[in-house]
Amino acid sequence: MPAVTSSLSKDQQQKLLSLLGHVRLHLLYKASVHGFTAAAFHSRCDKQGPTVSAAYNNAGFVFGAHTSKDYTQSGEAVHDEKAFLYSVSTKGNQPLRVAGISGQCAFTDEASGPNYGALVFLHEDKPECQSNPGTSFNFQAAAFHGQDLKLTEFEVYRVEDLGDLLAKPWRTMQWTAERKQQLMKDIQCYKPSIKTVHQARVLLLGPVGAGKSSFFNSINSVFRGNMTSQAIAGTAGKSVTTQFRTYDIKAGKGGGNVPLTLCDTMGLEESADAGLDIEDIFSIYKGHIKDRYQFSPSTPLLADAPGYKQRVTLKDMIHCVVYVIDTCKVSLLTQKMLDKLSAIRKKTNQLGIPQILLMTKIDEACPMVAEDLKNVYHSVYIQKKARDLSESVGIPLSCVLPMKSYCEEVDLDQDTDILLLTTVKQMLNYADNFLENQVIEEHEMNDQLELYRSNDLDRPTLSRAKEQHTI
Ligand SMILES: Nc1nc2c(ncn2[C@@H]2O[C@H](COP(=O)(O)OP(=O)(O)OP(=O)(O)O)[C@@H](O)[C@H]2O)c(=O)[nH]1
Ligand SMILES: [Mg+2]
Repeated sequence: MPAVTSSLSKDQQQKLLSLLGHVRLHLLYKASVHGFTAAAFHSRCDKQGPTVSAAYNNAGFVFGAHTSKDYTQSGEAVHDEKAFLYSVSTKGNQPLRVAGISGQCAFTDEASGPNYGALVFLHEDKPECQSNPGTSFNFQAAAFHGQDLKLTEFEVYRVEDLGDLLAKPWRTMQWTAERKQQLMKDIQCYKPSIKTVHQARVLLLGPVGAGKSSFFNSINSVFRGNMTSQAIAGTAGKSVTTQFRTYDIKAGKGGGNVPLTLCDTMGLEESADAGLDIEDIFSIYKGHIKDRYQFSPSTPLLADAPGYKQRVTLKDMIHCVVYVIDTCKVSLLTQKMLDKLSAIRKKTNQLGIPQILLMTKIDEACPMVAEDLKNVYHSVYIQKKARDLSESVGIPLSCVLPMKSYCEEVDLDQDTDILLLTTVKQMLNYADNFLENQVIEEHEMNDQLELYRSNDLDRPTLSRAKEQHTI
């Protein structure tokens, strides 16, 4: 199903936001997609906390109601001092805001559509609005909705409080040109702790459209010094990336390789037989899947298939796994998707591969971050989303990294570069931890071999040790 998007123009959205304060709107329900019915409205909007509705008519008005209370179908009259009706017309410059009549309820919380007395939506499941100014709210009908009560669209948004900006950031960052240069130098000078491995191999995993391919493009752009789009990125119902791709990154045109290979995958989907298959992920971890392998949901690559790389060494394995999650969709992660991530995490932990979680699209998630990326660790909203993600995915907060990729820009931006490079530095640190562990394991294995040779270890125990030593 194509993504459900808001019908509010930028101007209409700004005017509506000016009435609501420091908030972000999250589209819950769109009648033209989900149905002009009370049942469709309730299935998506009940128990969502503060909401605002937006009705559209041919006369060019957008109007609706804001409430700070839940819809629950309790049948009761709900009082809400914060509730108001509003109207934004294409003709008028200032939006209209109408507070409730003192002592009267804001809305009746019934199983039918939202009923604010003066405005009743979805009555008898029709794309119409009933207008009764004077009941709970009062307004001039002509100025409010142009007397046009046929609705071309009806939407409901959850109103998410963005909170204030923290005076002290919850993570310190240096936003200077020197810091960017230092990060680039550190990354380019990185040497894995095992001689046979020349590059850290980092795997990007995450739901469809989370920003995996854009992340690679952005890192590539930073090192190239200009915007690149080697990996195809975009939005579609299904994953845009369908092949396993391993990308090397060059420092400048024709420059040397940055010691990092980013592996891009098909998006994860919640059902078992769609999107990237979990078995394929585990084959990637061990290095059995080759570049450009065409993923086939529900039919993982088998060990005897022609494309399966049999002989693998530590350099083919994944040294760090990066979960890529869209910050705007944190609260929409379904239990099925969380279960899938949990199954992946279990196996990843077993193999001892370090994991990082990238929170993408922080510019879309928080307007204050869109305004100035330096607000990232001052934003209460981003901090809350990071905590929520850390808890629901089970990754320590220290491994949750908010970031923004390049998508519309034509020029590089220093702050974006610094945030991107910081995530890469963390990935290299973690990859190194993994490689160091392999060295320790190798030593342990050699000790076992010594014992065997000196007759202090029997053959079955040695075989078990070899099995555990997966490389
Ligand atoms: N505003 C904003 N948009 C982004 C960001 N990262 C990615 N996007 C947009 O999100 C959409 C999906 O990005 P992709 O990089 O294709 O996502 P993906 O995870 O590779 O998706 P699949 O390959 O389909 O699984 C694209 O339209 C990007 O431009 C970001 O940080 N900010
Ligand atoms: Mg992709």
